Amino acid sequence: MGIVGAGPAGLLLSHLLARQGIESVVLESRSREYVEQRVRAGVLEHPTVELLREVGLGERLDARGLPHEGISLRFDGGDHRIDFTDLVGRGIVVYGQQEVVKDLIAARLADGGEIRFEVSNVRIDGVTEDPLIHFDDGSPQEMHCDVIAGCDGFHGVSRAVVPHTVFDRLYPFAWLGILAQAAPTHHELVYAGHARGFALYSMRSPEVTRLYLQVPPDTDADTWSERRIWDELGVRLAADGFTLNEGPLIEKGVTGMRSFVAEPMRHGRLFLAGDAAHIVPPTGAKGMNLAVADVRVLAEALTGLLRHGDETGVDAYSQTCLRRVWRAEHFSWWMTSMLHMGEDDDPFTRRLQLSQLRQTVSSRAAATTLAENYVGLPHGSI
Ligand code: FAS
Ligand code: PHB
Repeated sequence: MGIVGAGPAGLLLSHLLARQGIESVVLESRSREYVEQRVRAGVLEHPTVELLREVGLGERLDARGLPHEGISLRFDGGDHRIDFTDLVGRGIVVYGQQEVVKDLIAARLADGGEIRFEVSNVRIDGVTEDPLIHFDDGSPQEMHCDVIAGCDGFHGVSRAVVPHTVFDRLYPFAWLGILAQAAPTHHELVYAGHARGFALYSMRSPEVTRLYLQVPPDTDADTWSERRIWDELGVRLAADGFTLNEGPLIEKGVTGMRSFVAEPMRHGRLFLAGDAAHIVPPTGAKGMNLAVADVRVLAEALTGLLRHGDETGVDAYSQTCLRRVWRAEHFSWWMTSMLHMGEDDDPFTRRLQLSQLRQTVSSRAAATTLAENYVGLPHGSI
């Protein structure tokens, strides 16, 4: 079968199918170096970690990943820890998306999998009768497929082939993200809802800190000097006993914030997975984990179809995935709305936000709701 896109969705789908004896060709427009260096997500949900371990991808993850048992919400000048282990008995692992991609590419190539990097002019045809992918890899190619998976992200070509309805929301802010060669000073993530704007403290390793600042939606990262970034982070993340190590920036970029769902996620023998079908604001750390959840369902469905002629799974694919997608969309919207304050927000909104934050950290039931959504709902539970 044909898979368009070598991000977490496309690569993991290829890996899961190969374990069922189903071969695939992955077509990727970028170079291997580019996709392995692209800095994006950092949090693996519990179900994602369990799956990667189950399918032979746990070695580097367990050696380099950082297990976390909670996060802190910082507001009203104080810290409020959400203790995942106490509330729901499981946690998350911080492990960069690019490391997951490296592990997947290495596994696919070691298993003789086919990934064609730097292809161009990908076009999908015939998905309701004879699926065909046109592309160039130095010369024009045509690849007849029994099934095609569109795993080419938000800006890919596959979604346009599916007659679909869009449900979306744009937010009046973006995130300025930095990766700094600076040792983390705190062992868990801190989400700060400051009156000047949101800030997130995260990390990648004992030497590298990952940090984000809420900025206006049209922000040019070049207008933020390193000094200005560190000063603003220092204000928004300020708390008793908290210090922030500064260091040279490895990466700096601005990510827009949107909620987006395309329904349905299937047309004929074309199946969308991951960002090709949906986008969440990263406040809930759901993006990559949703992509993993989609392809876990798709791999099971395609195994039924291609090995046993059973269409039950593929017929249920879209609605099965969309239940989890909409749960993640709501959680990501809720975390974003609760934590992104701005100096020009109306006073009523800010009091609602503070009330929501205070209830979330003072009610065990409310904290448990945050915890179970953040660490990830078990596969098949929704
Ligand atoms: P991806 O976008 O990762 O992969 C799609 C692949 O398809 C890419 O390699 C692309 O080059 C390729 N492609 C596109 N068009 C193609 C074509 N026509 N032909 C062939 N190949 C094509 N999520 C979080 O949880 N936390 C975060 O902090 C976070 N930060 C992010 C920052 C940025 C800048 C972006 C864009 C996303 C971020 N995300 C974050 C979300 C991100 O992690 C996605 O959810 C995740 O990459 C989804 O994986 P895929 O669905 O595989 O899509
Ligand atoms: C990250 O470490 O990149 C990260 C962590 C949590 C989020 C978003 C991004 O919600």
